[in-house]
Amino acid sequence: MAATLQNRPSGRMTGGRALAEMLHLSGAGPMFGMGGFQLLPFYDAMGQVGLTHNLINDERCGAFAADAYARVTNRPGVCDGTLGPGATNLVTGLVESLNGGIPIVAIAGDTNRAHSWKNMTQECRQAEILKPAVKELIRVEMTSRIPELVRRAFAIATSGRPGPVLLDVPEDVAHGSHDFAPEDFVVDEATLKAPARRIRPGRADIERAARLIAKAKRPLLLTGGGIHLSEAWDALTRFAEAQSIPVAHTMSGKGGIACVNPLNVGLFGRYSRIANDLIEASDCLIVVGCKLGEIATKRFALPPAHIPVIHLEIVAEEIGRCIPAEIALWGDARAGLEDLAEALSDSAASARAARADYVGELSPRMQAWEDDAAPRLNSRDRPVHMARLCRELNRTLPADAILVADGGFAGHWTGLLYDTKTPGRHFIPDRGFASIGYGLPGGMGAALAAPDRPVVAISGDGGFNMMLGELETARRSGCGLTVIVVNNAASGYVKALQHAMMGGRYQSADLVEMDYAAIARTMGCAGIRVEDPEALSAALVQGMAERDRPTVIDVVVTRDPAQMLPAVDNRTVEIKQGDRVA
Ligand SMILES: Cc1ncc(C[n+]2csc(CCOP(=O)(O)OP(=O)(O)O)c2C)c(N)n1
Ligand SMILES: [Mg+2]
Repeated sequence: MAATLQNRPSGRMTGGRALAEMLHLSGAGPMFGMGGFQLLPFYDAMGQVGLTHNLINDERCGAFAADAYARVTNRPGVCDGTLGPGATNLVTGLVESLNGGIPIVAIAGDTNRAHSWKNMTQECRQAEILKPAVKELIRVEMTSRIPELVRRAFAIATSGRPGPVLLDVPEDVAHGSHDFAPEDFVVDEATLKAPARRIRPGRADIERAARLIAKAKRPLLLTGGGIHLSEAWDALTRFAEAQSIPVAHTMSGKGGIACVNPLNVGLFGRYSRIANDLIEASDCLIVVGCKLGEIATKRFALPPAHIPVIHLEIVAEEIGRCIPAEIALWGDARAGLEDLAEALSDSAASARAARADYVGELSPRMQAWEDDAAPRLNSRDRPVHMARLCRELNRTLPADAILVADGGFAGHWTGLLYDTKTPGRHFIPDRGFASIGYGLPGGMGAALAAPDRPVVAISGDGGFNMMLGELETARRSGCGLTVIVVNNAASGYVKALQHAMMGGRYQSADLVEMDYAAIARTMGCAGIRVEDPEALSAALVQGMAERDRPTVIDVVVTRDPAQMLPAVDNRTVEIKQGDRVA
């Protein structure tokens, strides 16, 4: 074990202090939570050991902020809550990280075991409630075991498919003391960042996959969020370019190769530019770090069953779960792509020559898509067209910017239309659980993780309403976050579906018109209301220039439910056997 750290503490200290010391040794970044009696010794120690902690106004937001911090850094985000309601408020955020494979170390206080189960205030069966929300729940039963169990939490959070780990800490363990030796405080450096360890697919499987790819005329890479967790950007770009294989991506996989790379054919699944058509016409699909769930497959309508699938995935049992795999490659995305590139290196030049016509199709087809979309992308409509908003983001955000997208239309429109300029996780949608409300706290977590980069969050008005209190946190933390509120005065996705499926009978779909820029200004933040699309770019520039307080850009977008969806949502179409839906 790499015990690299100097100034390791020792002597008698509380469990809370030991917890803080271990998080400090583990390189924990800004943490997010809300205190209570049980974890007070931990709170007391944080500042003393040099940890940064942000009081949030809802523990769910702390979990979302920690999740976004982890997506930017691949280091475990840290959040905490007190027993009972603090712990249960973490659930939604932790499930986002669980489903997204995001490394998190969460801490929950729990009752003093001398009195547990005697109607203690705020007591509930929190371990049972939280257990299915995390990769592992570790109940800390002895003060002396805190360093060991924090090490264990980091190892689980960053190994294999990363995920959230909950340390459930009873009050008496946090307040109790123990004589620690310096040797107690060690960390395993490899486990402080995902991926902790890399496993390579079997050699024979790589060779079979290479043979299948070598004879494919129209191979296509389908990439998911695993590309980012594995930091496989260079390996993917090199492999795709060496073999002339286009890359389509899920919302979470955007940025595996830069969106502006000519081999990037954009989003596939529920919404697509040309990628779904390329899938239909492909003769070999190489799926990397993607679970092929509902949205990626248009509710399992894609890909056609006759196309052979090579599935490279870190969780063995995820392979073949939704779509049968002709060849299963169990392993790390980067390692697997490197091995495929190597296995095919001798034939790379001839593969590029053979696929010249195929790759030559891409740019005219993308251009044709863009020409068709141009009236929407360049729309001067007032209220603002969502496509125009996305185009202004493409024009104005610099290459190192991070766009955090909320669960409603904000995520789907930008997932389809936002283009990242360099490889990397520059687009962070909360597709693990797709809760609305991630945008503002997620933006805050990303901004604190990357204080020198412009961070823009985009949220629906419904999602923003849910989190309005966190604007106070964002202001207090002094982060220069820009939040775009997509103001359609509606629970828009629901309203659009009611338009498409319920004959326009709208139930509980409208919100009252609000001026979110004025609200932001009242809360001491900058606020800009945009009704004219020509004003979008300047507003974004102004927001990104604010370095130590948040800016809310309230964009008045279409209120017409017939115009809200980025394209036909195939759930609104009745599918009969043999149908091919849009
Ligand atoms: C916590 C949560 N509740 C409900 C939903 C279902 N849902 C998906 S989109 C949507 C509309 C959200 O409204 P808003 O945030 O204003 O975004 P819009 O679709 O209007 O852009 C809802 C309610 C959800 N995703 N998350
Ligand atoms: Mg809305």
